[in-house]
Formats: sequence, C-alpha cells, structure tokens
Amino acid sequence: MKSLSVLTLSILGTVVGAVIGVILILTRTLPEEASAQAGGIDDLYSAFLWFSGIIFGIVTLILLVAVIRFRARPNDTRDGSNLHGITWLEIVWTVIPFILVLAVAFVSWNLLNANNVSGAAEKSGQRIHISAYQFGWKYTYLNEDIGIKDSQELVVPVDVPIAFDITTVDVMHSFWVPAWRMQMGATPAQTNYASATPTKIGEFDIVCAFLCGVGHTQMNSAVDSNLVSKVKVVSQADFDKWVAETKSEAAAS
Ligand SMILES: [Cu+2]
Repeated sequence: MKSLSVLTLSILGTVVGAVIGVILILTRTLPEEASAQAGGIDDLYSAFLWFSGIIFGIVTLILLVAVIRFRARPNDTRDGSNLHGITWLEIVWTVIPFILVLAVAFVSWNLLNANNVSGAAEKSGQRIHISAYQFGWKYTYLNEDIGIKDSQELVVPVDVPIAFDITTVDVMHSFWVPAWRMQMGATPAQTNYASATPTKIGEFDIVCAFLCGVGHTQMNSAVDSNLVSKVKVVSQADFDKWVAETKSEAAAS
C-alpha cells in the first residue's frame, strides 16, 4: 500500500476508468439514428462518455486510497497538518481542466459546423419555418413551388437536406427530433436555425425540450393522447403527393 504513488494510482485509474467507459458505451440507450448527422453526434457522445469514465476512474481511485490510507486511527485526536497553498499543484489543476474544456468545445464546434446542411438545403433541399406556440407547432413550407402554410403536420422527403428556421409566438420552446439528434430553441423576438438530412423513411417523435407552461407535455408526440403529430419522413413521390393533396384541400376550404 505504501508504495502506491499518485502516478501509479493515475495509471490504474485510467485502466479502470477506460473499462467503465466501455461499459457505459455498451449499455447506453439511444434512439435510432435517422439522419445523416446522427452518427457523428453519437460517436462524439461515446468519446465523451469514455473520457468521462477515465476521469471518474482516476479521481475515484485516488480518493478511495486517500480515505483508507490517511484515515485517523483509533484514539488519534491530533489535528491534521496545516497546509498552505501549493502553487504548482493549483496551476496544474486549473490548466488541465481548462485545456480539456477547450478541447471539448473545439471538437463539438467542428462537428456542429460539419452537420450544418443549411447551405445545401437552400440550394436543392427544403426550407421549412416552424412556429412554436402554447401548445403545439405550425409548419410553413418556404420553397416557392410548395407554398403550404401553417400545416399542423410535418412531412418531409427522405435524403433531402432540410433547413429549419424556428420562431415562437409566445414563450420559449425547443424543437427536438431525437432520432435526428437535432434540437433548436425557439426564442421570443428571434429566429433560430437548424438543419438535418433525414435518411430513414418512417415516423419519428417531435418533443418540446423546454418546460413552456402547463401544456408542455402536449407538445410531445410520444404521448399517445396528444394532438401533436410525429414527423413523417416519406419518399419524394409520396411527398409530392402529400403536397398536391394538402394544396387542393386548402383550395377547397
Ligand atoms: Cu413547448
């Protein structure tokens, strides 16, 4: 026990933590990946989990050994030694976390940038405006050839980049499609932007991720009794059909 140095403990902690990280990654539960951007987000999430596991391992191991090894023995009523600042140690424990946080910010920024397909959507995809309200969502299709206004339903073609702009008519909401790993806040008096390229045909949940009032849970399509519908990802042919039908319905009413 006496021969255990901080370095040995750190190496041991790294090994233990790496194993904990792998267990966390293997046992994590995430929704299915249904957009071109989801894979990158999940990989980054795994990397952070693994890294957190390592830090957890090092800290916990050193803590445990310190508690056991330096505990007060029975009848030992002396005060502990009075330590003043150790400058080099304080610099180390400030600089290391600072570098780690910067690194996390840098890789996250890079990935979010790479995941931004707004430019491609403007050129050859769909542009959709989401208006959030207490308690639901309205969708307006901005491409001129579509022109659907205030739809209660979000239907999008598969494998097409989509640029969303998001506003709210009342309080803060947050538009979240977990399967796309896409979430964007709706902020009063401001327009926010998000984008995604759906890669799977099907219906996926839409969730409001900000507590926005008593009806907050009504903005979650995963709750069966709710009126809010899931996002429908369909083939281009089915999308064209839906657009034609919705337009003729609007014209008839
Ligand atoms: Cu909401």
